[in-house]
Amino acid sequence: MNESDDARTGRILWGVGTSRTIRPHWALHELGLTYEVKPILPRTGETLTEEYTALTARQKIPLLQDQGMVITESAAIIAYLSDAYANDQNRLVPTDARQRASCLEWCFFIISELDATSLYVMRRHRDLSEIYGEAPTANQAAADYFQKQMRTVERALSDGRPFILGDRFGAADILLSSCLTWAVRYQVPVSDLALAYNRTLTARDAYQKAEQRNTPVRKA
Ligand SMILES: N[C@@H](CCC(=O)N[C@@H](CS)C(=O)NCC(=O)O)C(=O)O
Repeated sequence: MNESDDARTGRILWGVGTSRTIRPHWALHELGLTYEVKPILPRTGETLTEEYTALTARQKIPLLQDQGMVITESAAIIAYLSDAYANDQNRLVPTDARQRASCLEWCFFIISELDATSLYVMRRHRDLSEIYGEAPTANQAAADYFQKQMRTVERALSDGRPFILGDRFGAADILLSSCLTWAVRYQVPVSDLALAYNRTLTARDAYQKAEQRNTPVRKA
């Protein structure tokens, strides 16, 4: 598959280089879908252009354009792709109401407790401290909070299951893996059990391919 083949799919993913952008790249590869990448990065002005703002007034990545539809929010993009394109072998969000509820429970927990209220707080007051201010107490509290919230993850994984919901890979694994990789990068202590789980996930062929496409393009 070359780039012009990708462009013919009518599917464009905007955004590379972050823990949020890897998620839809990974889902697209798990589902075997082709797509064009617009390799824009945050904090470069590339999310603020007129063209991009016309797509999303939120001015955030990732964003998926698919057959005329525009959707933002990494977890919502994964759920949409699964609902629209998965088969019984590669479904990322179950269709059965109870299994779907368990999957979404983990997804919302990961997005709100591990991402937004822990890791993103640290991003604001570390990497983006010139905008949001230095806040060492908030950073330490966010790291402690992350570790506390991880207890339920560790409890679930302690029975030896390969994936967070049991024996089937899915959306919650993509989200959780991206947060674990992010936590390791920020030197937040992560248990051996969670690290081993994340190693299995990131060894997946779809992750490896997604990682390549999520890598920022070097400017000459
Ligand atoms: N909850 C959103 C978060 C998206 C988000 O905050 N993206 C950041 C990059 S990881 C961004 O686009 N920032 C734009 C900017 O600050 O220029 C998601 O999961 O998709």
